[in-house]
Amino acid sequence: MKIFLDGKFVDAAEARISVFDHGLLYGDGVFEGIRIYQGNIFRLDEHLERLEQSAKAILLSLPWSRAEIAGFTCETCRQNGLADGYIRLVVTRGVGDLGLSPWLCPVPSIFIIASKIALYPAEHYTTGLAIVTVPTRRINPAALPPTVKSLNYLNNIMAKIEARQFGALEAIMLNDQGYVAECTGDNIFIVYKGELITPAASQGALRGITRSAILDIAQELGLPLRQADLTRYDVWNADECFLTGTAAEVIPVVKLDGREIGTGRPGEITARVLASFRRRVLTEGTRI
Ligand code: PXG
Repeated sequence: MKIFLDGKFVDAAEARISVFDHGLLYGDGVFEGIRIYQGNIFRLDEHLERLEQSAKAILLSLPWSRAEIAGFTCETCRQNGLADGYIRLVVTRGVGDLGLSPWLCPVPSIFIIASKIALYPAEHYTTGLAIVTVPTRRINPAALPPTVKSLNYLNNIMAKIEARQFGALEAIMLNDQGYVAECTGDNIFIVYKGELITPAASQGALRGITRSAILDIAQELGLPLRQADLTRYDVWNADECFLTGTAAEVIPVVKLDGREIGTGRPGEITARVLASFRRRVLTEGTRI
């Protein structure tokens, strides 16, 4: 495997960053997880726009243009002969000294891994996931906006560990007000009386690229859609539920906190959304 690292392609075993890199020392950096389907990178421009916005939010100025980063990304896929897979694009604050001060890190680092990812066992895409609500709350936007896709994922990792302690593969995280924010690596949608409902991005979630694709799909399919505060009760009593994310794609949820959702099987609207999503990923995208 060839890794793109600061302008060069290096073997995976040689792809190393410094122990003084603030990405490692403090989680000081930003990243994107991106999918490629049959040689088309799905919504690359949206991912790079979000990367720029995450970087701006943490006052990390990117020394590369969007077109340059897009070029690095496509070239990494070509170098690895990757037509279908998952791309991890990481920008760190770079090498500094043993203090928080990011202004002592003069040069950010960039690396890109073109590989594969399988978040959940394949059978759950047809049978659906049983998930739980965990005690760890999604971080308050006043502390660190969850819209920033930063290298500090401890908030989500804590929730993921709790999910596992409850025997679940994924967890709902509530925001500080107790409303549903999102899952540890996915956004959430419910279907209730024919309407698609998802928490507003301002409710403490990442603005998912897959989520925004689902908003487009709802329009295409003529499904009424609303962004609203959701409680656990709303999800327990929903007709259908599904999660969306670059790594997860679209996955049905059939149980939350021991309560069966709807019929306890993946729903019909979820299936229509998933079918449209599968079509789109093959037709939209940046050809490498
Ligand atoms: N919320 C969070 C907290 C995420 O990390 C999403 C929503 C979905 O966003 P996109 O843009 O991908 O539709 C994410 C992204 C993993 C993993 O290994 C998950 C993500 C990213 C990288 C790795 O579970 N999810």
